[in-house]
Amino acid sequence: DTAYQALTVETLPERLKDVAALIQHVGQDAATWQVQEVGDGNLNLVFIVSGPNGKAIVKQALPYVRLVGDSWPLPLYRAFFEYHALRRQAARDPGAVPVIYHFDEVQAMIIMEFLAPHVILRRKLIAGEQVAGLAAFLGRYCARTAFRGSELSMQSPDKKADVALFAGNVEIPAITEALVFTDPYFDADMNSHTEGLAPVIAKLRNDIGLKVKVQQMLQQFVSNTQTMVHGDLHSGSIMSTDDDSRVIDPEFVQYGPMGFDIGMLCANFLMAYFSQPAHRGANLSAYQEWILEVIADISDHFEQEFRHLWATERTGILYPAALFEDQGHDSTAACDAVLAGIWRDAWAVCGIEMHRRCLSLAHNADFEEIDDVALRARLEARNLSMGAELIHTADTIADAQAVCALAREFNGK
Ligand code: SR1
Ligand code: MG
Repeated sequence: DTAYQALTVETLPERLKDVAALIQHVGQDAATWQVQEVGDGNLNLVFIVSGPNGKAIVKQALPYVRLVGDSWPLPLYRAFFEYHALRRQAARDPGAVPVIYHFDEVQAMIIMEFLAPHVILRRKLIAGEQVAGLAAFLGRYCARTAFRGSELSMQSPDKKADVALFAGNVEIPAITEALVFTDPYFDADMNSHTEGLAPVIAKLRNDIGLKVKVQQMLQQFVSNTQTMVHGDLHSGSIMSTDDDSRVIDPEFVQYGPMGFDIGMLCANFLMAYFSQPAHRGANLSAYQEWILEVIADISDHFEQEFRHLWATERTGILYPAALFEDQGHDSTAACDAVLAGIWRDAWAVCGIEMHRRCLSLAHNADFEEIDDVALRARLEARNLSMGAELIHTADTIADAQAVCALAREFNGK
């Protein structure tokens, strides 16, 4: 193939029959392959290809936003950035992302490991299932990728080259700039919200202090290149079994603030928490408490791992041992300050993500699958109000336990 063409279930075997990765992982004879399209995200085609040797995932970008249609074109080059993000994530946190078998830039196609019996974490949270080791995995992943993608670990020329490379991913971060940081706070065209939320929304949109803070966070997001962020780390970008998890789908990659991924991640656990009364029966409060425990444990594991990397891998240009330990000076206070800055950003991003999933385009299934509109509005209102509180108080929140306490408080309103 020389020109890009979207794959279909019918054309895939013939078009990809000579790809060595599929021959190896699926089977020699493409006529024996079974193909299913399973993409349930907002942007791409995702195929499971099965055969005598096993299964593989073929992910292909579409030249438009799948959720909206071809009225919203989107560059295919995002697959290039996703591929390079996956390679860096695999190096920075080995085993955290699926194994990549093959990349085709022209076809905007990545062929990768089929994860089984993993399912999208959001589905497990809606179903009330627990995942052992989840917080440790996610806390470590966020710390390792944040630390190892920054000048705490990298040399300046390497970091600059990488920032320049990923700066080419223009249109995708622009989606976040609009849908996450801007649209929720005015009557944007693609917005929608649950009936009954108008008073809560009016309160948010009339809160000038809130809008200023969100714009400050947008400025951080577009201009602070602290580390390579996943850029879309929600519970739909994580696949889990009962005791194993992986991070997928980093096409929203960019260099951005270190607190961005962990803030967005915690927001998605909080939205799982607030939506639970519509999904659970008898074990509601036990399951909600488990979700809060995951948030608190993610934070603990993040801090633990970050401090460990600080002590053992500070090989970049920032806070070099030559200025501290080599002169007998403890750098713990410096590490404390870096972590405090990360959390300040994270809690503000967390509140913003809680807003956008109820107010702009691309709502999440946690709330969208609640058929009782009045109940959905009540639960979303708790979530929106807590989001505002987080944005306002991000600078003074003591720790993740305080965020969990706040969640319990808003859950009772
Ligand atoms: C138009 S894309 C909408 C959303 O889907 C992605 O997963 C991102 O979260 C984006 O904001
Ligand atoms: Mg995605």
